[in-house]
Amino acid sequence: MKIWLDGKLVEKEQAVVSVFDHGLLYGDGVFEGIRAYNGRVFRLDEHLDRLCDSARAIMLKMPLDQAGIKQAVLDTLRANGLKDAYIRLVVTRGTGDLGLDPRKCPKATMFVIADRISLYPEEAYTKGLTVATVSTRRNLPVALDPRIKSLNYLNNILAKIEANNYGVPEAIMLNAEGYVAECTGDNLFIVRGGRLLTPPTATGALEGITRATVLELARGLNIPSSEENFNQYEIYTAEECFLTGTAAELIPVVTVDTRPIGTGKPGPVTLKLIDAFRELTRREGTPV
Ligand code: PXG
Repeated sequence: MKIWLDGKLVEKEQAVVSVFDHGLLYGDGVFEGIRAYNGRVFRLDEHLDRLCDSARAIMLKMPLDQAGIKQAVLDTLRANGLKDAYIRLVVTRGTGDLGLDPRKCPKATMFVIADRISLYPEEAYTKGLTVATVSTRRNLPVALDPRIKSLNYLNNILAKIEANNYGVPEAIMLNAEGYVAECTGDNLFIVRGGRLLTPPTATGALEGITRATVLELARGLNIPSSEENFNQYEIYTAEECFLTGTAAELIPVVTVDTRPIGTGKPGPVTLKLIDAFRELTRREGTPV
């Protein structure tokens, strides 16, 4: 396996970063999870826009311009001969000293890993997931905006530990006001009263690329949709629920906090959107 690291393609064993890298010492950096389908990278420009926005938000100077980063992603896929892949793109503040001060990090570290995707079992898509609301609240936007896809994922990891302990694969996280925010690595949608609803991102959720794609597909399919705050009550009384993310794509949720959602089976709107999403990932994307 070849890893792109600071401008060079190196073997996995040689792909190492310093113990003084502030990405490791402080979670000071940004990242993306991107996917390639059959030799095409899905929504690559959107992922790179988000990465650059996250970097701007934390005042991290990127080592390359957006065209250069795009080239690095494509070079990594070619070097590994991968047509279907999960791509992890990471930019850290770089190597500094033991203090917090980013001025001690003269140059950002960047690496790209392209690996095979580990997916939920097919059964999860046909039968749906069971998830639970956890006590860990999503980061407060006034402290660390969840729209920044930073390397500091401790908030989500604490929620994931709770999910593990409950024996469920994902956790629903609320924001500080108690509204539903998102899951640890996925955005959340419900269908209620025939309308597709997802929480707004400004109050505590990542601007998911899959989330945006689903809202776009819904418009094309004449499914009324809206980004609005809702509570657990709206989930419990919804007809359908599903999660979205690059790794999971769209995955139905049939049980939340031990309650069946709707009929307790993946619903028709979810299944229609899953089909439309799969068709789209086959059709578009930046060729490798
Ligand atoms: N919310 C959060 C907090 C995320 O980290 C998403 C939503 C979905 O966004 P996209 O753009 O992928 O539709 C993410 C996705 C994993 C994993 O292993 C997922 C993510 C990051 C790291 C790991 O599932 N991000």
